[in-house]
Amino acid sequence: MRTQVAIIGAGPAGLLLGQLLHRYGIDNIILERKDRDYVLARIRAGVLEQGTVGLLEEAGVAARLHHEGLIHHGIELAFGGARHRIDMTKATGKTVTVYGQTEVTRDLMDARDKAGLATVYEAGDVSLHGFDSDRPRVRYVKDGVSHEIACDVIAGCDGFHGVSRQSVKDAITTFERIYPFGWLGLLSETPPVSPELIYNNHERGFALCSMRSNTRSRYYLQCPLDEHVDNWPDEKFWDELKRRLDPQAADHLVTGPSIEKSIAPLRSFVAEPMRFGRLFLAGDAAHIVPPTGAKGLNLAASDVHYLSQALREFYAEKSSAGIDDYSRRALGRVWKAERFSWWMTSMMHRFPDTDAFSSRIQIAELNYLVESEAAQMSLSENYVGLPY
Ligand code: RFL
Ligand code: PHB
Repeated sequence: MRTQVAIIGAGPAGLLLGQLLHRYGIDNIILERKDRDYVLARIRAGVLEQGTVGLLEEAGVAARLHHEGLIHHGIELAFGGARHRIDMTKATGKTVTVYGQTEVTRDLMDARDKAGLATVYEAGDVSLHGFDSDRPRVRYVKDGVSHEIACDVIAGCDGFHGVSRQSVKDAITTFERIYPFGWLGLLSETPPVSPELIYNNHERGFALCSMRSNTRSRYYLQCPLDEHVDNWPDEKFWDELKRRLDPQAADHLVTGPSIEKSIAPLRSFVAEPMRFGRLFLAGDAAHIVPPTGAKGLNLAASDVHYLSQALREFYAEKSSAGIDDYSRRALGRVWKAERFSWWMTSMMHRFPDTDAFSSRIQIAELNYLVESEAAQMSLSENYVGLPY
């Protein structure tokens, strides 16, 4: 088999890259370790930056997003028993869109099927070869049979636990911070407690009220790292959430059975560089942010923007300027999102060593935010997404 770009991973990064390249007339094959339903069942991100929406439009997959997505102009910060609204549109003129990662993935998969593009699901033992030459190859096993794809370029879009970064582990420098807590998430078919997201700083720990639609809610509770979902029957989750909300939100909270419940650890991670000859890393394969700033999926999308432009130039203009500059451009934006996510995480969570002094500093920071237009501008321009 032969293709121009072999893409490893059918998460949002791989699928979006595949669709944009197809639009530019660049042939590609996606290899995915799991089956399609498994990929679609992962409940993850919910907030899309305006730039991410623009890329989905460019990829021709934004019709349902525009119909069903919820446009948000602000977020709420709750602390000390009261809620304060940050008007992000007033500060920046921009909005974010609430539309689940699952839906983005489904739209991209449907478009890929419609365009008749090749995706190999349940591709086992994927391995990368010859990317230090101009004739890279990817091998994999499907139904017990070995295959090889010859290509010009390999795009490693296979997430944090993928094989692409592992293939260059001796050539990368990594930067990491592991936080001493996780998020316990619950999805339920109940109306959201408020029309906008509420980020709660509480002495019992952080809580987030989010949503997927006007009838489906997503809530998160900060929890210890060694916590197990089995220890959290729905009733216990709702009780703990109510204790962390301001009194008005606690009063309005509509509870119901969970559809999904899971725990995710929080981590900041960057691998440098993001390019090795003809291998390019994009999305979670190269970096992780804690979810507090809602940046993970959006960063995957901005990497794909830079990479798709670079590859377009490479093929259309026979120029390697874009691919040579990919890592530098992508990492510039990645580190700013790392900083923002780390800062939001530090401001909103209770750390094991949070003493009286650091609690007061957190509250002072939050008070400064809700009183200062300059501080709101800074939070807002990061939250809606820095320019590409
Ligand atoms: P993905 O989604 O992990 O996809 C990688 C794909 O590669 C496959 N794969 C392989 N395929 C072939 N061979 C191998 N050896 C392979 N190894 C792995 C995997 O099966 C998978 O299908 O990475 P991608 O595409 O880079 O996308 C990144 C996003 O998924 C991630 O950053 C976000 O979900 C993070 N995130 C959020 N991001 C936001 O922008 N806004 C949010 O509101 C937000 N909330 C969240 C989040 C992540 C969360 N969790 C669970 C980590 C909330 C949570 C709780
Ligand atoms: C979500 O809805 O899953 C979500 C929203 C905002 C975040 C993180 C996760 O900061």
